Amino acid sequence: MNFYILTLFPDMVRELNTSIIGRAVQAGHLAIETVNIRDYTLDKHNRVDDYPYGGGAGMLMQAQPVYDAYQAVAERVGSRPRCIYLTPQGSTFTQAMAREYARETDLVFLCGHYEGIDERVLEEIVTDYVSIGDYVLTGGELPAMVMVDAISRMVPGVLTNQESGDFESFENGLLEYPQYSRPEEWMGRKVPPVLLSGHHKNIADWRQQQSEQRTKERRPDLWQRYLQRRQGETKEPGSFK
Ligand code: 6GU
Repeated sequence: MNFYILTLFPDMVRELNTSIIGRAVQAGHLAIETVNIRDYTLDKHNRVDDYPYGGGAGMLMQAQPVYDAYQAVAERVGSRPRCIYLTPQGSTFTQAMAREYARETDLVFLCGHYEGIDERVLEEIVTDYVSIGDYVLTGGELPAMVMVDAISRMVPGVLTNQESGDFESFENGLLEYPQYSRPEEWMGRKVPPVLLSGHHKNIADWRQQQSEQRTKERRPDLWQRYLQRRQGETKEPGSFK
């Protein structure tokens, strides 16, 4: 899978090639490329922004350099790939969206800055408007990195079997159970005895119960959805998804 990140600040995005994502890039499962929008300006002073018509605060990114940066990617891949504009006005990113985007071969992220981007180029190239939550950031680079990370781990081959099994939150609709490693006692706190029992059925039951309790307490919204889903399953077997 190929990610193209269109940005005025490529240095903000360069540290992605580490850890699990870095390993997947090395193995050839992923390629992450930043495209500097400024490289496509036709302005003799390299400007990429200008004042908004009608007045108001701040500057806007102009249409031409953004469009030409996207066109350069489109020409290189020989198609017009899906283009995600990172904006607090978008749909909130979810695990289900990460799974869906992971099926694409090429994905473009358009990172805005200043007060935004000339609407006309958005109409021309953007296919998806996505936010990562209800708070305001200074630009789309961090949201793009969040999305690249979440999408990448859904691409076949990126996670080992062990790793896929390790991250179950949101996949089964419950939060992960608590985990413990050596020593058996630390600062007077003991590892729950059931985990030392070697009784696999009891351990699985305890983990399930902990997952449920934790979800109920920390994410009542997820818990309600989990209950509804479980109810739907008993009424119409196999209807979930
Ligand atoms: Cl995608 N962009 C910006 N600028 N702020 C955000 C966001 C995106 N998602 C949440 N806040």
